Amino acid sequence: MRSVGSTLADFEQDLISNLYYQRGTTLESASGSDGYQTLALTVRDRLVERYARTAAAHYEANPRFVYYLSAEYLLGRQLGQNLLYTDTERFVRPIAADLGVTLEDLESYDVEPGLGNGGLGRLAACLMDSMATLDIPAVGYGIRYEFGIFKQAFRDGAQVERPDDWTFYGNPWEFPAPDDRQVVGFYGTTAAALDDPTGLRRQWTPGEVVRGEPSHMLVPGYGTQTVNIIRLWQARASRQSFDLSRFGAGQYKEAVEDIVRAENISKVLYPDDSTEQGRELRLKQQYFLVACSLRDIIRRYRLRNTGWDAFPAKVVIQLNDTHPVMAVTELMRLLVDEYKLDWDLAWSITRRTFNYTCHTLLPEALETWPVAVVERLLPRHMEIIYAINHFFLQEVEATYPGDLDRLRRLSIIQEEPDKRVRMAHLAVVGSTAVNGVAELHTRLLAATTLRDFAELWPQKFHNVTNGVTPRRFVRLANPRLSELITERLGDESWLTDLDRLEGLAGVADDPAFLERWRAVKRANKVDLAAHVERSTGVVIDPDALCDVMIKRFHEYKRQHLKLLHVIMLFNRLREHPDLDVVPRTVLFGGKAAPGYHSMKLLLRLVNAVAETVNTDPVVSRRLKVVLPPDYNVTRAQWIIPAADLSEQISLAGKEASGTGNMKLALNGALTIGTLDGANIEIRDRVGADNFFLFGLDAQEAADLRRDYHPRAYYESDPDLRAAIDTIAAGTFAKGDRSLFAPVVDSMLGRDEYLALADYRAYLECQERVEHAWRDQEAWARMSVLNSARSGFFSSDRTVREYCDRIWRVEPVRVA
Ligand code: NTF
Repeated sequence: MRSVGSTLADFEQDLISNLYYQRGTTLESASGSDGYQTLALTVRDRLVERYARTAAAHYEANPRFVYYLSAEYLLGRQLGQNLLYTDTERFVRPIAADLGVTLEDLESYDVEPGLGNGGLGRLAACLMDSMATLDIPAVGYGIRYEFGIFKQAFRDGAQVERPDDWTFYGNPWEFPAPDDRQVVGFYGTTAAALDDPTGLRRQWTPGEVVRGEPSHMLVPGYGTQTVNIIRLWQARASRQSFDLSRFGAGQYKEAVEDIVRAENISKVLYPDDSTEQGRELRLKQQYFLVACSLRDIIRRYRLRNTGWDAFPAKVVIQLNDTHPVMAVTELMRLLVDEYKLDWDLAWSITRRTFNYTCHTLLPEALETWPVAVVERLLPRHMEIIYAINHFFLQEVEATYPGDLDRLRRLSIIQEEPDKRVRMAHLAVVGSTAVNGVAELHTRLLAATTLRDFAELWPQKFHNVTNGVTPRRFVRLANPRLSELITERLGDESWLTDLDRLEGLAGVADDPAFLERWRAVKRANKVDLAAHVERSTGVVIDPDALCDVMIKRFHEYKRQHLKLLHVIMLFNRLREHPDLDVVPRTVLFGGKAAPGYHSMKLLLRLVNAVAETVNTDPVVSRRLKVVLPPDYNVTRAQWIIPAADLSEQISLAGKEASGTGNMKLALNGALTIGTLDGANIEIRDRVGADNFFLFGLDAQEAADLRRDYHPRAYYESDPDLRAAIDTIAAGTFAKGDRSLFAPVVDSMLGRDEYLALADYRAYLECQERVEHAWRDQEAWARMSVLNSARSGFFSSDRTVREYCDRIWRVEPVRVA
C-alpha cells in the first residue's frame, strides 16, 4: 500500500504534485478554486490511506455492520473537518501564508453537499461521525441528489427557491465506484412462480429499468484510524436508453426521453409532492435508494459469508424514519422470489435485520402511500405488503380475539377515507426495535401515535435521546471556546469524552475565568456581526443580547410566537423611546418548504418586521432583527458560537427532540423553552436555575386543544392585542392591510399550535431573561454551567446507546 508522509515537507510536496498532476496547472497560474481543490485532494489522500486500512481490518474481522439508510445527510463543509481529523491544519496555515492566502479564503470555495434538509439529516451526519469515531463498522446509504433541497434567497422579503447546484465545481470529497452499480426495476407485472405451491413466491417483470451508480464520501473518525463511508446512489438510464435511430431522424427530444426520466429520480431532495407525479417521484426515489442499497449490502455480505442463517448476525439495518421503509418489502422480495427462501424463514431474517427510528409526532408527517400508486409502481411489493399484513393481522387476532377495531387501527393498510399503505406500521411490524429520539418523544409515541403497537409489543420500544458531534459543533465552530476549555481541562480528551466538560463547573464561580468566557463570546459575536453585515447589510451590536431562533420554519415550532415578542418590543420602544430595555439582536434562520405557503408568508413577515425595526431611528438603537438568507450548516457554525439565548419554543408535545437546542447549550447559550423534546433533558441536566422555562406542558396543551379559543387571549391581553393589531394595520406592509391578513386570521381563527395561549407566559419569561442579562457575571456563570453539564448530548453517547441496546455491534480497531 502506498503511504503518504506525515511531515510538513511531505504535505507540501503532495500539494505541488496534486496541483500539477490532478489540476493540471502550476502555482503561477492557479486560481483560488485550484488552490482549494488541490488542498482538498491532498487532505483526502491522507483519508484514503486510512480508509484502505479500515476496509482491510473490516474484511479480516468480518464483524456485524451497521447499515444506516437515510433519505438525507446534512453534512456541512468538509475541508475544515478533514483538516482537523488528519491533523494537517498546522501545515496549511504556514504554507498558505507563504502564498499570501488564508485558510478562510480557501474554505470559501468549500461547498456544502446538498444532501440534506433539517434535523433528521443532520442527525444522520452526527451519528455517522460518532460511529467512525467509536470504530463502529458502518456504511451510510443515501441518494446523490444532483440538486439538494434549494438555495433560499429573498425577493421583496419573500422566499425564492433557487436550485442548489452543489457539484458545479466538482466534489473533491467523493469517489465514483461504477463497478458496484446496480439495476433497479419499476412498474410492470407479476406472475405466479411455477415452482412454488404456496403461492407466496411470484415473479416480477418490471416495465422500466434504471441504473443506480454509486459513489462514496469518506467519513473519518476523530482521534482514530477508522474511516467509514456514505455510499450515494445516482440514477442513470440503462445504456440502451439513448435512442440513436430517433436521434438520427432529428427527434432529439424523444431520443433522450428515457434518459431524462431515469435521471429525474435523483434530481432533487424531496420533490414537491403537491401533484400526483411529484408523489410518485418521491416513492420512486425511496424505492431506488433501498433497492440499490440492499443489493449492495447483500453483495458485501456474500464477500465473506455463505448461507442466509447468519445474515442478521452480520447485518443490522437502521431505517432513518419512514423514507427507506420499503426496504422491508424489498428484502422479502429478494429472499423469497430471487433467492428462493421459504416465506417464514425470509420473514424471520427480515424482522431480525431491521430497526426503525421515528423522528416525529405529527400524524401528518407519518408517510402513507395510496395503494393504487404502490400497485402501479411496485406491483410485486404491494402483493408482499398484503401478505405481510395478512400474517400480522392473524397474530393480532390471536392476541386480541374479536377486537375488530384494533385490527383496523393496527393494519398496515388504512381503509378509510382511501386505501393507503401506512409506512410507519410496516416499519414497526418489520423491525426488531423501534426508537424515539428523546424521552418525552418516546413516551408520547408509545402513548399516542404508535400506542396499539406499544401495547402489542412493549419490549420493541426504546428511547435513544439524540446527540450532536462536539467535533463540528464545538471544536470547529467555536475554536476560541475550545481553546479555553482545553486549557482549563488540561487536554483535548473532552472532544471524545464530553462528560469531561463537567470539569468546567468548578470554575463557574471564578471571576477571572468568567471574564475570559465572556471575552470568547464577545469575539464570536464580532465575527457574527461581520457575517450578518455581509449577508444582510444590517449592522448589529456585538454587545447586544444575541437571541437566536434557527430551525426549519414550521407552525409547530412557533416562529410567530417569537415574532409577537419582537413586535411587542417594537411597540413599547416606539411609545417610550427612553425605556430602559436590554439591547437585543433577534436572529432568525431557516427555510420553509416550497409548498408551505403559510410559513413562506411568515418568513416574509419576519423580513418586513426586520425592515421596519432596523430602519426606525429610535427602535433600532436597542433592537435589531435579522434573517440571513439560506440558513445551512455553515451558517449554523457561525451563529451558534455567538448566541446568548436559544429559542426552543415549540408547542409542548410536538418537537420530537431538537438538536439545535443541544448545540446552543454546549456553546454556552441559555435556553428559553417549553417542556418539549430534549429541552426537558437539557433542563434536567443544566439545572432549572440555568434555564428559562415557560408555557404549557404536553398534557396541558393536549387538554386545552380540545376546546380552544384563541380570540379570548387576544381580547383579554392588551399587549397581545396590540402586537396582532400592529400586523393587521399594515404597519409592516407600508399600510397594506391585506398582505399579512392570513397570518392574523390564522392566529385568531385557529392558532393550531396554541401560540396565543403561551404568549403571556413567554413574555414574562423574556422579562426574566432581561433581568438575568443585566447581571453579566451571573449570566456568564449560567452560560458556563450550560456547557459544563451538556456533555450527555454528545452523539458519541447516542451511538453507544444504539450499539448496546439496539445494534449489538462491537468496535473494530484499525491499526
Ligand atoms: C426531526 N424530524 C425532528 O423534528 C426533530 O425534533 C429531531 O431533532 C430530528 O428529527 C432528529 O431526530 C424530522 O426532520 C422529520 F422528518 F421526521 F420530520
